[in-house]
Order: sequence, then C-alpha cells, then structure tokens
Amino acid sequence: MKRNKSLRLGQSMLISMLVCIMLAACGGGGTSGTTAGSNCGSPPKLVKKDHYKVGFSQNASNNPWRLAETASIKAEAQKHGDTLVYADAANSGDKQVSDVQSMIAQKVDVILLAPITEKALVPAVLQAKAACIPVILIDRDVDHTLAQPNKDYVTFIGSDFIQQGKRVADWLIKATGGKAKIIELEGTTGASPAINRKKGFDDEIKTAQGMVLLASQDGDFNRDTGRKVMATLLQAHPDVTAVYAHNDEMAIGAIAALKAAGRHPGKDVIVVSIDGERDALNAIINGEEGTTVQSSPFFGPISFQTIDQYASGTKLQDWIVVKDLQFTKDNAQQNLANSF
Ligand code: GYE
Repeated sequence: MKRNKSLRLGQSMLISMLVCIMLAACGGGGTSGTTAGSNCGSPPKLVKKDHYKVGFSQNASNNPWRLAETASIKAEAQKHGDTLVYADAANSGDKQVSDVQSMIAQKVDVILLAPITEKALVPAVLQAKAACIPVILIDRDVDHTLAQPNKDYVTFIGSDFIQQGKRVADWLIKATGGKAKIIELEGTTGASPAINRKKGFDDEIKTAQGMVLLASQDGDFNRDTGRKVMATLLQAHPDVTAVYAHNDEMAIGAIAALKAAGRHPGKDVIVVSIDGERDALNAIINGEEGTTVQSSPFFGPISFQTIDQYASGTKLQDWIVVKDLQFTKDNAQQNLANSF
C-alpha cells in the first residue's frame, strides 16, 4: 500500500515535470502568455476582469458533503456570471492531477482546488504556478514543506480541523465523565482533515486519564468503508464504549455496524463525529449519535469573494479560517433545514 502510494507520487511528479517542459516549450498557459515560472508573480497575479473562467477541481462526489460543496461553487459561479470548468477526480489523486493539467491547458484564469491528500496534488499546484495560473485551495490543504501559501498558491480557505477534533473530544470527555474506551475511524490517509482531526482529538483525550483509545483505523471518509472497518474492530474490541469518526458518513456506517452486532448506539456506545450532515442531525435527534461538529461545505460565496479580493490586489491571509458550529440534541432540530 505504502509502496504503491509512493510509486504513484513518483509517477505524478514525472508527469508534472514533462508537462512543465511542454509548457515552457510552447510559451506557457495562463492569461499572461509568459513562459513557465517567469514574471507573473509568486503566486501568479490575477488580472481583474468582469467575468472569469474558473476551474474547480473536486476530489470526489460520493457523499452529501462533496455534493453540497459542488452545488455551492456552481451556484456562486452562476451568480457572478463566471464560466466554471468543473472536474470530479472520483477519489483518485492521479486523476485529480490530470484534471488540473487539463484546466491549465484550457487556460482558466484561476483554479479552485480541493486536494484529495496533502501530497498528491503538490505537482499540480506547482505546474499551475509555472503556467501563471493562481490556485486557491479550498476545504483541504497541502503539505507546507512542499508548497506554501502566498508563494506557490494564493491561500487555503477551510476549517480548523485540529479545533474540530478537540471540540469533539471535549464534548465526549464531558458526556462520559472522562471515562471511555474509544474506537477512532480516520478519514482518507494523508488528507489534511484526517491528519489534523486525529491530532486535535488524540491530544485532547490525553488530558483525561480515563479516556482510552482502543484502535484507530482508516475508513476513507466513506460510509460503507466505515461500516466494514467498525464491524471488524468491534470483534477485536467488544468493550468499546465510544466511537469517534472523522466524518458523519463513517459515523452513520458505524451506527449500522453497531446495530448489526446487537449494540445500542446512543445507549451502550456513544458515537461522535464531524460535518453536520442531515443524516447525522437526524441520528442526534433520534438519540443514536451524541454530537457532530460542523465542517461547512458551503464554499461558494467565500471562494468567489476571495477571487475578487485577490484580483483587486488585497493581500490575503495564508489561511482563511471557516468558522464552524456544533450540533447536539439541543440544536439539531432547528438546524435540520440548513443541513445537507
Ligand atoms: O469533512 C468530509 C469530506 O475535506 C473538510 O472531506 C473536508 C472533508 C469532510 O469527504 O466529509
């Protein structure tokens, strides 16, 4: 698995290098028509226009969160009269790299990129820069040792994932009186929300002696994978009393696995997660889930506002932090209408 990943990373880096050479040879992409890596700025500047051709590279479309994000971006592009070049990478880092390359070839003005993992899309970010096309990262970040905000890309717009994990842990410590045996279902390995939601939660539960982490495993941010991983871990750890899932989809999968094994989520096992999907709010309302910390998927308005600010020459923060709510039985019902 590890070797496969580094092989794939190696392959995408090779493709990147080839595309860079091609771009340099044919005079570069982007609006300025300059050669690769030349004087279009670091990050590349965006020339102010009434309407832009905006690329949006989505990493997957297999859950309500992704669909809500895409709908939000599409609606806002339409509102601005911008042309949207949309691509769905269907959960593949390699496909997402070639999606971005295709946007470069189509000479979009700016790219909104939701990178599947912290490392896989770095070559694509650097290629866009070389082609004088600014990239704005949305919802997931890249590895800052490989590419930097306000240099290789414009900014990262997204939630504070460490804080999300910490908030879930604080709620769980309170709800259990600081005593729980926990199974953690992680998001896609290498994705920035998976890395940081784990860090925020794991560090925080260490502050309460009775919080024991029994097992922590990748469930790929996916409902059915979450269900299967939970079913397996449940056999090894029948003493589990709490489940922390890095997103609602896996929490819903875990609830199904618990019920299938004759357990009673909400009673003998407390389930907590992140996102704020409709299914999770309903699970909170019917007592099967404890809390979900919101991770807003509504990136349309903030993304297009950021494009306008950047084109106007406003100096942007390295990270534009999206603020999140938290849902419990006290407010799940009244937030149902705004969920996704
Ligand atoms: O929580 C999850 C999705 O990157 C913040 O990715 C996003 C996460 C979100 O697949 O459900």
